[in-house]
Amino acid sequence: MVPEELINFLRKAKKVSVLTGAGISAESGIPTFRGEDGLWKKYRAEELATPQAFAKDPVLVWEWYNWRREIIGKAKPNMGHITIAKWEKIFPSFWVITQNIDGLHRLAGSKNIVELHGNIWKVRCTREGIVMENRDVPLKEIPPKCENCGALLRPHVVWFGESLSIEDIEMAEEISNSSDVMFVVGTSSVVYPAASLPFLTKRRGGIVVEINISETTLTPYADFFFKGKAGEILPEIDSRLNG
Ligand code: BJW
Repeated sequence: MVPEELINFLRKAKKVSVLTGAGISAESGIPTFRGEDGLWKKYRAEELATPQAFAKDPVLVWEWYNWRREIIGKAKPNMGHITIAKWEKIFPSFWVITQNIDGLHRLAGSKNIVELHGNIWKVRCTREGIVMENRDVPLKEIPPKCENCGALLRPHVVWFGESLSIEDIEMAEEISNSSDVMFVVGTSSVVYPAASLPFLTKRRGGIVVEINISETTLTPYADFFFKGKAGEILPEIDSRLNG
């Protein structure tokens, strides 16, 4: 059931944004991090998603990313991604801020995207800092080496304790600071600075709409909370909006 009040907000909204997390890609078959079947139930974050872990055992970290590249490489955007891509054409200003590294928003057709935590299809030279696209599945060698200088390559993603790109975080803050409506979809809202973005929208008087299969730390602050799957709720809102 989509409240009429939300549809009225959306009809008036000029600037709309969506902050997404792993939950939006769950229906595409990509595991989330936290929760019952989450990656952190089987793997320790500190052993895989920190610069210290990579320095200690790059082979282990690259094997984990190689495995995830195999899953993500087969995944297709679902109705959640597709509805969000459609909204880019409906609202005067529309942006996706994603914590996901899977690239499914782009594959669904979204163009205005900020990838806060990087992209699994990009690698970075640990010596020169050069970023390159690499779509090999499986990887030709583990760990992969830079073709220019022979140094170790690393995934172009943001690990715990690392700073996000300054351009990306500034862009995300600008979008959040000017959104009339921000949808927060499929994120546990525990990882910062992403988790602080909906509060920028609220502070400027915008409304926050959360879609998640479970309540999160954000839920008490959300103006609307839809409990359910992103791939079902987003098309439902869309059909009310355009119905
Ligand atoms: C569905 C669904 C369906 C399922 N439909 N919903 C302030 C306070 C405290 C700590 C910090 C702070 N500021 C910074 C920190 C430290 C740290 C942090 O936040 N720690 C917290 C965990 C406490 N942050 C950082 O280190 C960040 N860097 C930084 O801030 O630099 C400056 C600095 C450094 C050090 C100290 C202080 C400042 C970097 C964070 C990088 C996160 N990296 C990862 C890995 C990326 C690469 C990769 O993917 O391999 O990013 S960790 C992982 O968590 C990944 C995700 O993007 C991120 C968020 O997870 P997400 O997307 O929310 O997934 P889940 O699994 O948690 O949730 C899924 C949700 O979907 C659930 O709620 C489900 O219910 C739901 N769901 N199916 C709808 N069908």
